[in-house]
Amino acid sequence: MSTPDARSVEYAVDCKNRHRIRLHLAVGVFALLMPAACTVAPQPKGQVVGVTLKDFHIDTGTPSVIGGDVVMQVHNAAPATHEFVVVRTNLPADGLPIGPDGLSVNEDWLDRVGELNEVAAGTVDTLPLQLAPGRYVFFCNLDGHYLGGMHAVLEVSAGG
Ligand SMILES: [Cu+2]
Repeated sequence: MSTPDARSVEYAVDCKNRHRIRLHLAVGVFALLMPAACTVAPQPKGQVVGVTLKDFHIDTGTPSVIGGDVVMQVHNAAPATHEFVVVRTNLPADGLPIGPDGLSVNEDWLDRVGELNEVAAGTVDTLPLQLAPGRYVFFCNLDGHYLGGMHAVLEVSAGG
C-alpha cells in the first residue's frame, strides 16, 4: 500500500516577461518646470550686466558699461546647457580663432577674462569681473555653439 507522493511541482518562472518602464513623461515635465527656476541670487557688488543665453544666440542687456566692478548675470533661457566665456579682444565677435577641432574657439590664443563652465538650462549664474576699459566678446564654447551664433560684444569705457 505504498502511495509514493511523486508529485513534483515546478514553478517555471518565465523571466522573459520583463517590462521596462520608461518615464519619458518625467523628462518633458522637468523641462517645462525649469523656467520657474530663473530666480535672482544675492549679488556681489558692481554694475549688473544682464545676459541671456539662447539656442543659439546671446543677448546682452546693455551694449556698454563703465569700467570697474561688473557682475555678469547670466540667464540660460535655452533648453540646453550652455557655457559663458568672456575674452578681451578687438577681433569681430564672429571672427575669433577656431581650434583644430573646427568646432570651438581656441581660448588659448585669447585673453580670457572669466568663464562660467556650465550654466544649466533655466538657471541664472553670476560672474563677478573687474573690467578695464576695452572691448570684450562673450561666447559659448561648447562644440559648434560659437559657430552657431552664440557670441556678443560688450564695450567697456573709461569712467568719468
Ligand atoms: Cu552653448
